[in-house]
Amino acid sequence: MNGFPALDLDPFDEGFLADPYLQHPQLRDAGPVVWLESIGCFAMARHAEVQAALKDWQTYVSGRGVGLADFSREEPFRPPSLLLEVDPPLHDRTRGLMNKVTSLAGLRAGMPLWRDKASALVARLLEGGHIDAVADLGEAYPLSVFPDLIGLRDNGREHLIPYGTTVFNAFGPRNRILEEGIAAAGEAIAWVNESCQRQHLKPHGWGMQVYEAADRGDCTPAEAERLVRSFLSAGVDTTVNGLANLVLALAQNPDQWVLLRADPTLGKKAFEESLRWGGVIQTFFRTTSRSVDIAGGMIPKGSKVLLFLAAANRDPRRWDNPDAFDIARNTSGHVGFGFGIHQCLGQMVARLEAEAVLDALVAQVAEIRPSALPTFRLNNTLRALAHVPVQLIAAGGECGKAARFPTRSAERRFGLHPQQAAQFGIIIAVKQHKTDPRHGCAAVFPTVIGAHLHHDIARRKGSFAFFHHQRQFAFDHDPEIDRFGPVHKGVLPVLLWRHGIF
Ligand code: 8QM
Repeated sequence: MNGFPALDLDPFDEGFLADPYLQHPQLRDAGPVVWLESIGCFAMARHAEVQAALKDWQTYVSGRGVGLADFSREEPFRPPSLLLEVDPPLHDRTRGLMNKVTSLAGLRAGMPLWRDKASALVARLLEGGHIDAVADLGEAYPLSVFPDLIGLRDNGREHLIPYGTTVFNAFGPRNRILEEGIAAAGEAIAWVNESCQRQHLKPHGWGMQVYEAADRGDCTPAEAERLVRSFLSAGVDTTVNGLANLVLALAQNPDQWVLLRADPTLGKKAFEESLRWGGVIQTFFRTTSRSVDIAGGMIPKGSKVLLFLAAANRDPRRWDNPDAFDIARNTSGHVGFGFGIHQCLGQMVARLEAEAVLDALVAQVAEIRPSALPTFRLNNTLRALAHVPVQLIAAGGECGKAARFPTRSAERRFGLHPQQAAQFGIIIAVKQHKTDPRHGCAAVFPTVIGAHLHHDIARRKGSFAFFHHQRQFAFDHDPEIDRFGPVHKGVLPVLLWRHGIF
């Protein structure tokens, strides 16, 4: 009909959504562009075409909605987002403003607190050991940091998750999944809309900063309200599933967990790879602003095109062994955060949340054992996890002496009351190798992680303090350290070893 292969699969059918990865090969292999009769849309599922379409915002526009509904003909589910569902020049004005509000410097300043919260959460989870990585980590962690970042009012924050679920369902058709979601989320939608108003936002948060931009004339107050809504729409469900998916990936691939614990600097790559592998956001639509000659056919002007981001991220034309979760691979070019001018505004929030959680896990957890199969929630856009039951096995095995608790130093170095530090159980992370490379024997052999920590220790030639899973160690500067030159990862294990701590 239009020169493209036609497929009769329905990408919003409950069978399809239950395991989209089963159908991706068929979508990719049919051709660079396919026609989906079921929804009357064109679709792309190969990496090259998906990435090119995301990049070409002039041809594949967002202003008519990035869901199935065409805003030029249908009433949007909610007033359109001023970031996601608009095109330049309006997009560039709002995005520029939001880029400033979400600056990396501000985020970095908050990292010590985010790290402490992640350490405390993981320590608490280790008390029982058996957890649901969705509720107990995926939801608990973002809810403990993100609403405060925005400066959201305290009461009702639990509404954020059902609200997000509905937003993502609304990019699909008005199927049973969406209708039931809307019915369940009525109160959540009202709460979120109200929470975006200036009088409900706390000072200093990102929400209030958007209104302050409005005060400077960068946008209108009404636009500010809508922009704050974007934080709440895009910032919660995505990171909830992103973190749960990360834990799932590591639980299902224990070799990758061992690799990560042997070299915690791989944490950043591990998170990117989890996004490529897990596909939190499966799909988005664009609409063609002109007729497009492509792949031997023609997409008429004004057509909806469904982009399978998650299928592109596992396209064997682009990735070696694409279904493998491989934290050492080069993930650059993955479209898990999108690509081009609309690429995720909050990606550094997601990365820093993941970094804090991963570092806490690496420091305190020896093993993440799946205790039952994961289950998913059907969602029209998200690969949404329902439950990820795992058992966390504490890193332990320390067998040396426990020294005096370094009270003052804990306060000074970490801004913590010692009592608090003791509760956290671990501040400085140590990890274990299976074997001691020096002695060639099986032994617990810790390495200190965290660049800030190396720096701290290198500067302070005083006592060293270690807080390891509810035990604290301290010892004085060892002249032996000088033999190694600048302190690096290999030095502290030797020190700890020499002091009989491990
Ligand atoms: C998805 O409301 C918004 O601006 C918005 C909602 C959802 C997203 C992005 C923006 C991509 C995470």
